[in-house]
Amino acid sequence: MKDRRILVTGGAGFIGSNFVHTILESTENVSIIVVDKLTYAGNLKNLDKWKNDSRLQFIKLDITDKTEVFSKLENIPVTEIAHFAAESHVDRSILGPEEFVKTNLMGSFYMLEFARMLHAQNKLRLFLHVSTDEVFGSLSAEGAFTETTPYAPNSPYSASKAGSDHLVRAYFHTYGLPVITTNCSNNYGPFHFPEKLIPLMILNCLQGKSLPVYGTGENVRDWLYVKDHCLAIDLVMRTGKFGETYNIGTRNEKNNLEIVYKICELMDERNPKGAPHKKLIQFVKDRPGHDFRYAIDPAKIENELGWKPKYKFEEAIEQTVDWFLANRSWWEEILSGEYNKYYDSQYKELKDK
Ligand code: NAD
Ligand code: TDX
Repeated sequence: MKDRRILVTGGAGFIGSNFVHTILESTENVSIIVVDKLTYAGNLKNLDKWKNDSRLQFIKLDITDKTEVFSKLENIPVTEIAHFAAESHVDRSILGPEEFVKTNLMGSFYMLEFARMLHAQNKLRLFLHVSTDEVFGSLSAEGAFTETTPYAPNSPYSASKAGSDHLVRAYFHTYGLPVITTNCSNNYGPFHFPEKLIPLMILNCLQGKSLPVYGTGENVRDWLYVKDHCLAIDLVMRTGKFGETYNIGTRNEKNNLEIVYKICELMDERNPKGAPHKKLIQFVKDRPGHDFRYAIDPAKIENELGWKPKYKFEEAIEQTVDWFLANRSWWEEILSGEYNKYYDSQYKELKDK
């Protein structure tokens, strides 16, 4: 593929920034335009490595502002859009769903409208929409989500993502927009925002704070290393079929307690002063409407596009813990800012018994 110019929405967030790293590390002839509002979850430090690289451009932009989207992007040549920008935290969607509807639904709608304009001018090759397995709802002990599993979102977050997936689908059928949607499972890895389970547990271990486990800790998630996820998205963008959806996962189901125990074990080796970290575990009030189990069947992307993950959970979780230990200033700055105020006020309610 020649002269790729990829517009990455949400490129300063966790997965979006990892995607930028993946592409710039592997592709010489590419330009990346990151657009991001820099909400509490967006952080330009995530892209520090490339700040002097002429292949990367940053535009501060709110995708929920249609005028801003069209005016700021009007003269920027773009051949592909990778749409990551979203409000992403389920707990926040329970406390305040409005931002989720605005960003995930209306923001995606404006990006689709912008893409439709580019497509009409024969400029756009692909609109890649990054979505989640949570749109399929909750599983009991058996089975896994496939691309044909009916949608049954349960939280305001997943409902807003489901709405955006449907809009993307409609733009393919109605306007012939070249779209692909990916639905992946829970990511973990470098630059993961500290409110999510894995980084929260690592950082609370390091600070000797309690480790809040919702309910009984038996809820199951299917953990996907973010670098594998980004390699899969890259593959889908280059070889996927327009109008299709692809599930991305690595058959790596763990219940939450298993994850917390694993982190405690790794922290015991690295921070013996705090051992045993397991003593910090506290069972707290369950998340309202807490989905019991997610599991992805990745057979389609494996069989049709030849995808294989590169990383094993055991090594990737160690690398993740070590990344947080080696990047103290990154998370200390987050913990001392706006996020901390939020966590201490409303968010704490959810975690109290
Ligand atoms: P994140 O919260 O870390 O990052 C989101 C980014 O979007 C931030 O940089 C934020 O500033 C930006 N953003 C938010 N609102 C915006 C707006 N109005 N205009 C412009 N930018 C805005 O999220 P993430 O974990 O990196 O998730 C990325 C995408 O992947 C999301 O669409 C999410 O639904 C999806 N996803 C995430 C996971 C996961 O485990 N994290 C799993 C499945 C799917
Ligand atoms: O303090 C906690 N204690 C706890 O027990 C937190 C933050 C979470 N949990 C539980 C809830 C979930 O069962 O851990 C599990 C994982 O929780 P999160 O990290 O909040 O992720 P989840 O709700 O599963 O959603 C994530 O994966 C799918 C992302 O945040 C979504 O953006 C993505 O779509």
